[in-house]
Amino acid sequence: MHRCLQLAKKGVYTVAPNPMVGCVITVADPSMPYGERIIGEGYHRYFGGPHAEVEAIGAVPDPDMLVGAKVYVNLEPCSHHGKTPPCAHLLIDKKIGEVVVGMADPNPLVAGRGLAILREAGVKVVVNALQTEAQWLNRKFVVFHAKRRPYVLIKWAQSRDSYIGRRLGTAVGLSNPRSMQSVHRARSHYASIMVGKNTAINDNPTLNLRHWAGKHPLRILLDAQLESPLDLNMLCDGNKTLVVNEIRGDETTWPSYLKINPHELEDVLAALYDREVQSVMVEGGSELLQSFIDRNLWDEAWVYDTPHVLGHGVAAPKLVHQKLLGKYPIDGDTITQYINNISIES
Ligand code: AOF
Ligand code: ZN
Repeated sequence: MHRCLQLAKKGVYTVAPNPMVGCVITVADPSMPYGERIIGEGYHRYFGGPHAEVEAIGAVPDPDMLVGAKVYVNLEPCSHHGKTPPCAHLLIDKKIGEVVVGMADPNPLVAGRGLAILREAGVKVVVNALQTEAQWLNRKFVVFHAKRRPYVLIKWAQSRDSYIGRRLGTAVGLSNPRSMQSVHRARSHYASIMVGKNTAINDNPTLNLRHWAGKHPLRILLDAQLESPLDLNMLCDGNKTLVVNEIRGDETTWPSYLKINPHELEDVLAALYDREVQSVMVEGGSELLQSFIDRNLWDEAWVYDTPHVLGHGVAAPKLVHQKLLGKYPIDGDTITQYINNISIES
């Protein structure tokens, strides 16, 4: 299963909004350290492409070897006809003897049916092997289906005296170039980035991907009364932006306009769910970040502590219900990562 997770991760840039899935096929071999020998492995490589089980089966040189073989896969084999036929049926057709699964598929299209199909056909099924690791790997996919909203990362940089910036007008670059690069790496893993109107106007950010390879995330601007000037980078550089506002609805061109009260964050997230936006990174400002915290609508938080001292300015948000994930130095800055204790348990 560790090998499945390792393989699954190779799809990190290319499979979303599908989950990352790896698959390993073994046969009994008493001469091997664990009594099993790997005869094939594979992973879900890109969105719309073959599922991990199909790849692994395809990698086995002789189909006869599959009869009675054991399949490890970090997600329940699918039961639905999607872009590919159901994997559960494929495993039965190939006469697989046993399937070891990391976690059930939270996608309502599957949700236990894959396991049931296998068991009904007499295949031995073992569930929840490395379940915590499997769920962590696909946490965006899990939250998206289980909570019917995108996975939310809130992120900010703060001065030593806990300000995220000056009050008006001028953007302050707090984090160092290495920290910036780590932010861009994170952006490459997120479907969208959200900011409030004040941040858009004061900082005029581009919010695109420059210091890491990958796709530009969808930008989401919360601007109830459409006060942002149209020559802001976010609105005129040709990349995608969705402006959430109370005045105008038009999703035929970019920038697009979504008519929802942006203060109702639950409604905004529900609308993003409907548009299959699986994850959102909230980059500020402080008021917006605090609203996500106060409504307990966040899953992960990254705080960059920098050595700058501002003396005054906009106070950094205050986290509650956080559980420390890890703390890492980045060239003089420190990034502290948390998960939401309550969000994960509920
Ligand atoms: C598997 N193995 O490798 C993956 C699975 O549109 P489709 O046909 O690609 O189906 C996508 C759904 O299939 C996805 O939301 C999830 O429920 C499941 N993904 N299942 O058996 C895989 N990637
Ligand atoms: Zn499948």
